[in-house]
Amino acid sequence: MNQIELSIEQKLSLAQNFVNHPIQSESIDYKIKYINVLEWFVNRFSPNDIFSKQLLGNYKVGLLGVEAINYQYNDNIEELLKFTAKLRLKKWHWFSYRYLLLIDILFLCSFFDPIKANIVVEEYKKQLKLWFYKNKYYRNFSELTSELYVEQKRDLQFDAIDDVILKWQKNLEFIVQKPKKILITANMSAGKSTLINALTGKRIVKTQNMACTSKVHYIYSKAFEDEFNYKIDGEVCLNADIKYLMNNNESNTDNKILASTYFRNFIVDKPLCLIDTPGVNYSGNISHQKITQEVILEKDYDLLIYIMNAEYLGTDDEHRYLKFIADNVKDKKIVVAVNKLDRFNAREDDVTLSVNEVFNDLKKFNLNNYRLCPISAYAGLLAKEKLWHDDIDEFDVDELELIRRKLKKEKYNLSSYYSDILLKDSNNRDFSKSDKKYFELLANCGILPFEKLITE
Ligand SMILES: Nc1nc2c(ncn2[C@@H]2O[C@H](COP(=O)(O)OP(=O)(O)OP(=O)(O)O)[C@@H](O)[C@H]2O)c(=O)[nH]1
Ligand SMILES: [Mg+2]
Repeated sequence: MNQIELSIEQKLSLAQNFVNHPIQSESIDYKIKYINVLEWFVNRFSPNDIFSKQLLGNYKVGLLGVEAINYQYNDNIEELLKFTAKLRLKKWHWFSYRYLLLIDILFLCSFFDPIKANIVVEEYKKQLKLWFYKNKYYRNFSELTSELYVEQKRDLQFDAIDDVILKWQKNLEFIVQKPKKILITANMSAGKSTLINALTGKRIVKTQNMACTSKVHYIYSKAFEDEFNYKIDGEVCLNADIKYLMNNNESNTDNKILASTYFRNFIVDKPLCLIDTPGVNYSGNISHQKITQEVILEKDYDLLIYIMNAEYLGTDDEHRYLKFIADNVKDKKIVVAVNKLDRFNAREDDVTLSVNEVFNDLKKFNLNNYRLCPISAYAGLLAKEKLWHDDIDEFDVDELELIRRKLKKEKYNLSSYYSDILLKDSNNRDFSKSDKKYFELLANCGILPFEKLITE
């Protein structure tokens, strides 16, 4: 490994590890001192690195929870290490967190930088003052560092680090791959942002029934679930709550917003970047069209998803925009998603007929290399929220049951459009009865096969 500095994209993909962190079961006092040590090293080795500082901030939230308000910094490193890295008798054997502590320090100060890591390890050894066991422990630290940075398997077992090493490797594996970039575009309110939420399985971007996305949002997937959303909107925030995610920073003059979260999915985890764009036909603000057309023409994406709102098919705005895409995006794969099909009403609408009409209509435009995909993004989002046991409000619960029953019917079942996409048999999954019904919905609304199709 010779790259030293992580790119912003890579930093956004890094997940942290608190749920199963070995010191979760320790006292608050122990945890505070442990974080004090991390802070001492961050101050010393990454004092100007906003990412390291914010990742450190997440240790306070992730390990201390509500007690984070009682956190105080203490810089007596000798005393702190004596306490946090000492040997103690636990369940009848001698045990120490000194290796775990080193991994956390390296994660914060030099995750991708082996040269800096060596300097950090030297300082750690110096501060530990293990003069009486010098050679033995020094060898152990080198072995551990080689495992992290040169991926050399170690012979010895060290306390409390197996899961942490797995997570380190998962992060590494994830960030060395280039994310597949998928741009999503449409006229206003077609469901671009809802589709992004369905693919991430979370409400990560704002949706509403009037023009609402006004900047380009790049949503990166994280290596594993850590319950932290990152957002860069003029400033870096690595613990973005729903309010912070839904609102733009007015003082940021750039048109780009970056964010990341773990994408809930049933396909193998792959690094992805979903690009949400403003609707192009919003007459209230012409800049929306300009901003979107610019990113489309920049061509910095691997796949383009064009969304049609099934409630308003064949409009002049649609034809105008399809022509723009057909004329300007000849060299990229395109997926045309017909969205909101759950809104169809059996007495007046016919899904098969409408999809066929769209198919025929598209022949007028010289669209290369495209596939037509009927979906209900809203149903996909609700199905995932249910499967991951999120609380959803009463309105959504009512809608969910109606849509679920509707999409089960043959006439509406959108999974029939994806018979060529091989999905693992849901019977093999260990779902409860209720989860099974929402997994079925995820398939019936098209999102499950759609996700497979666009990520492959
Ligand atoms: N019933 C139903 N509603 C949907 C679906 N997809 C989106 N919606 C609703 O349509 C409205 C617009 O959705 P958005 O995702 O905000 O649309 P958008 O394309 O991002 O809109 P702009 O960013 O303003 O261009 C919201 O009220 C969504 O809840 C769907 O599949 N079914
Ligand atoms: Mg939007």
